[in-house]
Order: sequence, then C-alpha cells, then structure tokens
Amino acid sequence: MNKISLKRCKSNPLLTSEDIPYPSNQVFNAGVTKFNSKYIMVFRNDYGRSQKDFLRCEVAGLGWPVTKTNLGLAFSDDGINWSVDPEPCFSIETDEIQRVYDPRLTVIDRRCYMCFAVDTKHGVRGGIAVTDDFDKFEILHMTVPDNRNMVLFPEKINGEFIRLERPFPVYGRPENEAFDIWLSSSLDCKYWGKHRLLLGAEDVSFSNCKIGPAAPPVKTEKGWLTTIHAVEKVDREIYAWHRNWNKIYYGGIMLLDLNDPSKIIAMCNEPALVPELPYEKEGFRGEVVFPGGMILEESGEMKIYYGAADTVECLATAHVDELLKLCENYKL
Ligand code: BMA
Repeated sequence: MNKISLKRCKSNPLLTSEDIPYPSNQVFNAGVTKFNSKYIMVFRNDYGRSQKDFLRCEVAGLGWPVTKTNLGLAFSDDGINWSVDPEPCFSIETDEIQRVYDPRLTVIDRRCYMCFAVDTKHGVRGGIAVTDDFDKFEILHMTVPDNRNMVLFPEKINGEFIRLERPFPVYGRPENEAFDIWLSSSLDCKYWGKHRLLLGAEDVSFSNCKIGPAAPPVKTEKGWLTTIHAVEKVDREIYAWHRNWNKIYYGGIMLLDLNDPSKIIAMCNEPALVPELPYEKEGFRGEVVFPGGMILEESGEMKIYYGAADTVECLATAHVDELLKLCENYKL
C-alpha cells in the first residue's frame, strides 16, 4: 500500500499521563475544538491499571485489571501547549453505567456539544451532552445499544442537526465485525431519526474489518471534510500491554456534499494517517491512530488531533487543499 502521511507535530505527544494532576495511565482519543477563542480539549483518561498491572494479572492467570475512565479538560492558546484543569470535568458512574469515553466536541450556534461513548451493563450507548462552561453538562440524548463513535456536524443543515455514528450489528454483520457508518438527523438534538447508511465497511479499501466516524466534520468550499477510522485485522500479534492484539487502526478522509451530507462526493482510498512512529506503535494497543478533533485555521492549515496507541494524544497537520486533493483523486 502506498501510504500517505500527514506531518506530525514536533511536540508530539502533546499530552501524556505525566501531564495529568490526578490518577492517570493513558490519555487519548480526545475531542478538540475552538470555543470562545481558546483551544479546548476534552480527553479520555484511563486510570487504575498500568502496564505492570497487566503483566501481574497475566502471570497470576487473572483476567484484565479493572479500568476506570473519566474525561479531563485542557486549554491552550496555540493548540500545541496545553494546561490541564486540576479535576476531571465529566464522568458518569451508576449501577447501570460503567464509564464514559471517547469524547467528541462540536460548536454549534455558540454552544459546545459533546458526543461520547457509554459502557453500560446492557450494552454500549452513544450520548450527547451540551455545555457552555465545561462545568455543567446537560445530557440531551442517549442511543439504544450498541452504538458509538458519534460526531455532530458544526452547523444545522436545512434546519436539522446531523450526526454520524457507528452502530454494531453483531447479528446482521458478524463477518469480521463489518460495521458501517450511518447518518441521522434531529430537529432538537434530543430525538433522532431518518437513519441512513452513509458508508459500508466493504467500500473502504484499506479496511478488512470495521469502520466508523473519527473527528467531527469540517466545512470547506468543496464539501464537508470528514475523517473516519478504519480497522485492518492482521495475521500477526501487534505490540500491546495485553495478549492477542491484531488490529491496525488508520485515519481516512472523505468529502460529503454541503447541502446533503448523506452523499459522498469523494473519498481517499488510502489511509491519510498510518501508525508509524514509536508513540503510535507502542503503548496499551500498538498501531492505533484515532483522530478525534479537526480544526481548520485561517491559514488553511488543518490540525488533526489523534489518540496514539490508546496511550497518548498527538497532532498531525496538512494544508486543507492537500487533503481535498487526496479525496478528489478517488471520486466515487
Ligand atoms: C475501540 C475503542 C477505541 C479504541 C480502539 C482501539 O473499540 O475502544 O476507544 O481506541 O478500540 O483500541
């Protein structure tokens, strides 16, 4: 495969567990946006088990060590140097809900919406909350299981909120976890409908497994530039803190119609982001890159924030025109 690579930020990783002033083992899969002229990051913070705990449990023949997750908050003036708030900003733990993770941020009409995944005793659900200050969050919606990787478009289209999502139909499409990307609409962000298939896993040439949304879409002159994550299962064991890890996660890009985002205009048929650096290849799960936030600067620079190896948070950049050209090379 002729792999295209985005330019990695020299300060990578931008955020690691060492930067976190409360218990932390892995900091990754963050949502990032610009809000009230600051860069804001809400990151996934996994804690309560280190690489040593995995080894200890494996040697003792125990199962996986218990993981806990909360969402942390960080601010930045330049998108590169981050200050982390002293306390996590969001978590839900009840008898039913085990944890909230993989936040995605989208500013719509000057309010910040956060999509997230929720592990519950009865399956994985997608949640949407809204906040004005990252202190108080109002939960607007929770899907039925199993669904996750939801992202919102940054403006209403024809009067409707639009989201991308990735249900996992384990009976309907069990073959190698062939899970697809769907699109839904809502008038109030609480009640969702008009569910449509956007992209089937079989249509992504660099995936032989599941795909899903990644960072929320960004508006460009040519269409909505949209990242996806795409998984390739391989016949070798990949470096990880646990056994039997054999999935490579790539970042892909596609372009959706501005007025009707259920139409794919073009898609790059090679991954735009491929795990290749040590911090992307080694960690809790090696060879995982997972974009979660994308910011288009006035200069035309696109900042793509991504979790690497499920362990640290990183940044890669490209000019928006290069990304559009990559898409246009492969019109559907
Ligand atoms: C998915 C999610 C992501 C994670 C990825 C790779 O199923 O759990 O949060 O980054 O696996 O481990």
